[in-house]
Order: sequence, then C-alpha cells, then structure tokens
Amino acid sequence: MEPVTSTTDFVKTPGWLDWYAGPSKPRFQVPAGSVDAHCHVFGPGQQFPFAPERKYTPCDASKAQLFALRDHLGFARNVVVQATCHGADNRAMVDALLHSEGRARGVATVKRSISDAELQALHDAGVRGVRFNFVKRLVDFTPRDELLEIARRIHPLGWHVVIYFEAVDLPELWDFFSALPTTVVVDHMGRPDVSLQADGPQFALFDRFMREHQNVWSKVSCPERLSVTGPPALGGEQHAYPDVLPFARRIVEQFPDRVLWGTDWPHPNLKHHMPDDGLLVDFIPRIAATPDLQQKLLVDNPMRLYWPEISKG
Ligand code: 0GY
Repeated sequence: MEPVTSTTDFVKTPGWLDWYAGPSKPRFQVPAGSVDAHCHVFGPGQQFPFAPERKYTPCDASKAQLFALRDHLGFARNVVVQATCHGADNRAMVDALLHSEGRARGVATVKRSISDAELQALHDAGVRGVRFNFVKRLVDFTPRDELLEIARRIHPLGWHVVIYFEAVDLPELWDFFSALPTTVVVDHMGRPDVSLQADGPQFALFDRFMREHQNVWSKVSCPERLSVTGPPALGGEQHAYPDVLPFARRIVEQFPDRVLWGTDWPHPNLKHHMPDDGLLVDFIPRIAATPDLQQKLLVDNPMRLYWPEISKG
C-alpha cells in the first residue's frame, strides 16, 4: 500500500498512531463476496477538511488506500462508516462510495436540518444507514428527540441506525434504543469491559438486549480496541486477543443471522498498538468457527443489510 501521509494544514493529535501500511496476507481466506462492514476514510484533509467540532485529528486515509486494503485482504466490498473527525460533512465518505464501482455502501452522520433532497442524494450515492454516537470522548451530546426524528425520517428509505456506545451506558440508553423503529446495528458489541466475564452481568445485559430486540444486530469487530491483554506476540497470532474471544464467539453463535464483521481500518484513536489487518482477518475463524458461520458473518448478513437487491442470503 502507499505510505501514510498527513495533510500539512492539520496537526495530528499528539500520540496519534498511523495505520499500518504493510499488512500481512491473511492465512484465512475469506469466502467469495465477503464484506468489510466497518471501515472509515479520513480526508485526505486537503480535499475533504476535517470538521471544526472534531475531537481528534487523524492522518489521512484515502479511498484508494481503503480499496487497496480490501483487495489485499481478499474482500469484495466495504461499508464505509462516517468517522467523527468529519462531523456531519459526509463528502469524503460519499466520494469513496461514488468511486467504488458499486462495491461500497455507506453509513452517514446527519443533523435534523438535513433536507429530504439531501437524504435522497445520500441514498443515491449508496448510503444505507445513519450513525448515532454516544461515546462522550468522540462527540458532543445530541438531544434524543432529534435522533428519534432522524430515525423516523430515514426509516422509509429502508435505512438502519448504527449505534456506538460503551457497555456501562446501556442501562440508561435501553429505552431510547428500544424506541428506534429501524434495524439497529451495534458497533463493537457495545464495547464490553473484557476484563469482566463474558457470562457475567454486564455482557448478559447486552445478550438480553439482542434477545429481546429482534431488530438489533451487532458488529463483532475491534478485538484490538477492546482487548486489555493486548496484541499477539510476534508470530503468535493464534493466541491473539484471548480476552475478547469468548465475547465475540458468544454473540456469533447465539445470533448468527444478525452479526457483521469489519476491520475498523484505519483504526482511529488507538494509543498503544496498531494492528496488522491481515492478522485481524486471521482472528475471524476463531470467533466464527465453521464455514456456515463465516458465510453468514462475512457475506449473507452484510449483503442482506447493504445490498438487498442482489443478496442471496
Ligand atoms: C470506531 C471507533 C472509534 C472512532 C470512531 O468515528 C470515529 O471517530 O468510530 C473509537 O475511537 O472508538 O469504530 O472506529
């Protein structure tokens, strides 16, 4: 892949870890037609400036670099999720969709002021969802009535809502999430504290949340973000992220038709360890152990949600 660059107009957040430009070739061959259902683009800042209200300033991570990674890892398609550093300015994400030859769909961030014509333009570009972010270090507070109004407006377009929150906040958010009229996709399993037990009360609540809401899906992504035991030792990828494994396996096995997987490239806000995306792919067969589960996780489920017009799943 091309080397990492930063746009000179923007000063990166101190300590920012750039994405890893030399990913290994995964040993696990993903099924034909696999979708990387959670990834981002950053800028490039010169072309698509970062939002004034952003909480971090990243390096650049362009659509061409994302598509090169897709091909390198053996994936067929991407779902590009609007990153918070771009606020509600979806131009960089939309530009990636429009240059993907139909191989990328998107999740946008929108405000209540968006017009119907603007929503339709996002749909025509390939957007199929909006993201509501409740992680306080990433975004300012948005009133719940504004979010509900947005959810009601995007529902008729067949879109869904992606929610990002931390496990400790689920009790307080439960009623609001229950009121969402659309399919709801949870980022990174609702960010459990993986130093706790996967069968303990905190994750049991998330499990119950999925069981009681048939419209809720989960991304079983980001072991590198959730792990407290840290990255694999060099050459020891078979033992990567053992603390995250029981959490992800449990969700995949209990809800095989409502799970998605993504790289999370270019991995915003990692402070200690930038993963090799090839090794992240090699983690997949450990959380989805059979070809049937892998096919659902990587192909059937994301195709049903993002490309229903050609989905066979
Ligand atoms: C993720 C996670 C994070 C950031 C963002 O849009 C974003 O800035 O999503 C995070 O910092 O936890 O899904 O990429």
